[in-house]
Amino acid sequence: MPGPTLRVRPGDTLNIKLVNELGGNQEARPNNSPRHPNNTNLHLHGLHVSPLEPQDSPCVLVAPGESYQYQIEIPSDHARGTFWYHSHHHGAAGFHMNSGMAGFLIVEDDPTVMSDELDAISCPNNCEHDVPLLFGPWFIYVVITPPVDFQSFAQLQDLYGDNVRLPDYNVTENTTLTDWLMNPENEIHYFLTNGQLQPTITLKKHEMKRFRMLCVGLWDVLFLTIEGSSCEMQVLAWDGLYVDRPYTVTKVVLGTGERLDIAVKCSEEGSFKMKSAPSADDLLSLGLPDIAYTGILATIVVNGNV
Ligand SMILES: [Cu+2]
Repeated sequence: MPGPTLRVRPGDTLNIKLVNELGGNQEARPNNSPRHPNNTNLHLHGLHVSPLEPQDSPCVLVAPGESYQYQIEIPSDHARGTFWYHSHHHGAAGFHMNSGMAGFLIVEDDPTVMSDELDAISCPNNCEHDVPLLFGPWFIYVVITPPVDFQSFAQLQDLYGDNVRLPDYNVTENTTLTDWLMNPENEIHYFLTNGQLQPTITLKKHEMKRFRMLCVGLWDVLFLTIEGSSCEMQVLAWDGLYVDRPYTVTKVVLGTGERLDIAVKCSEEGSFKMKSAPSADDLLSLGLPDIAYTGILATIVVNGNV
């Protein structure tokens, strides 16, 4: 599940004590293979900070039972925008991220240099209109068949020698839990939004909100759109950097690790699905092992006037 949203300002020092309370690891496995799932560390994705200890060094190892005190200096001229953090221990990072171990790190805007329109939908003055949306896949539990070149959660457990399994009871008269998890119609490879399945976001008619979006995962690519034509999406920033001039999109691609800030405004009341809806043409642009997710991410309910 996603971690807390951290907010910093340029010139701040970020002091974080990472305490690893996970249990022991399985036996040593070769380098460059999935291994040491209970080791961890902390990486700030996209920030221009020092890679030397005790700052953003991916070589720091926090083993089970250990802790590490990070002290990260955010430069005084750092860009203000949407960044994120995740664990980055080699061999375990993918496993962690695809299980939701990530969170937002927002370098807060300076209202004195923002346009009134942007200030009205942004923290620190108008946080109620500033909506972080962390999209993350649920690790596919049971089995993944070739040609996809990676393992499911249960296959990784086998690799690690972890034999704890969900009990396989009947979920309906004729369906076991394993059958149910493996049935594509049940959409087990779904994305969660802020750790929730298809949450509801409410807006008033003509009200504008800022969606700060982040796609966390390994191979998953979102082709984001809001069903129906009533909701307008304007791109404000990519990967924590403001665009020169906001522009309107009807569908936008968000790959793993990417961040996108958009302003959303809907002109009709109703309930609209925010979806990832790749077309056949979109799929042509993907190479293996990227996976285009198809499905609902959130429901946008537009109710009443501003
Ligand atoms: Cu990263």
